[in-house]
Amino acid sequence: MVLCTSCGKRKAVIVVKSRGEALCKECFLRKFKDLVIKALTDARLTGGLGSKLVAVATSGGKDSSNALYVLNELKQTYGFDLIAIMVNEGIKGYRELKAKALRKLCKKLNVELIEVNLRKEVGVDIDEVALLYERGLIPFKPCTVCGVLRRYLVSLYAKELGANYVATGHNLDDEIQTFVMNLIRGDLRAIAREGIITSPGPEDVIPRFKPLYYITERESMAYFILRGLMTPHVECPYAKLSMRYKIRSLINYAEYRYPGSKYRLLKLKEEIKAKVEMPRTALRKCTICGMPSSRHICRACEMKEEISKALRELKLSKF
Ligand code: Q46
Ligand code: ZN
Repeated sequence: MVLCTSCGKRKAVIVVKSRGEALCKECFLRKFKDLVIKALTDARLTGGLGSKLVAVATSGGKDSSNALYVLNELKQTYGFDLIAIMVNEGIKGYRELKAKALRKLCKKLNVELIEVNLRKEVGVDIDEVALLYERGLIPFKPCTVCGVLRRYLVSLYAKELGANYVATGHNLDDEIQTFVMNLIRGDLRAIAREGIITSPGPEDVIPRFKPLYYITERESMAYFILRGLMTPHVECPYAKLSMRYKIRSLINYAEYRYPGSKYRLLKLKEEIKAKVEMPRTALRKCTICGMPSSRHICRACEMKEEISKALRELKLSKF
């Protein structure tokens, strides 16, 4: 039996090789919460959350459910209010199952859940986007559209609800996958932009932060199980098409062969970020939807336009 390296009393349930730790359930749950507090502290949020409204972008998956759970535990200490937002992207065999689990969790935590329907909002769902991509009618993969439109709708609704912050379920693995993807793309600006919290912008831009920034995928999974949280084991059918999916396997292999790779990559990303000074892009308002954007027309509106054009072509081709 391996004893917990923190309390030295109880049986360890998780071994974190890269940190040289073996923790029992109690110490692991406490450590998890401490890592979230560290993320809040590093984001300089701990002093400024009082009476603020935090909207958690939730999907019903383990990471955003964990983020919701821990923030719900911390809300009394820091004095903030919570609300959850879920975008239903319309992915058959996946979304309904995840949504059901999320509704249950929100009920249990007594957190209000706002459900936003992608089709109702933009006239298309991700199943249809996948069809357009498969037929070569749009250049974007389902995940690209899903990511941009979900982010857009969460910001829009968070603004309407009067939220001061948006919290997302991105964990340490997501962060370094994004870093490696940006390295491959040679996008230094994007590397400098990514972090625990978005850089301060104009007043109408709601800052987004990542409470699970210091928590690995494996730790997030362990927390989810140890807390007794539930989600159906279904994966989005489009995940495999994305660049992230391949990068994830690559990084997991590196971690397996060379333990600690993930933490080293995160450290490297932080070092690059600290050294790179990028001029801030001035934000204006999208001329179509009025949301803050660095361009004349925001990415979401640009995508919506291309998708509507492709849908018209698809309908015409049926006659
Ligand atoms: S839901 Fe959407 Fe994910 Fe599915 S289409 Fe891709 S981004 S994988 S988290
Ligand atoms: Zn727009």
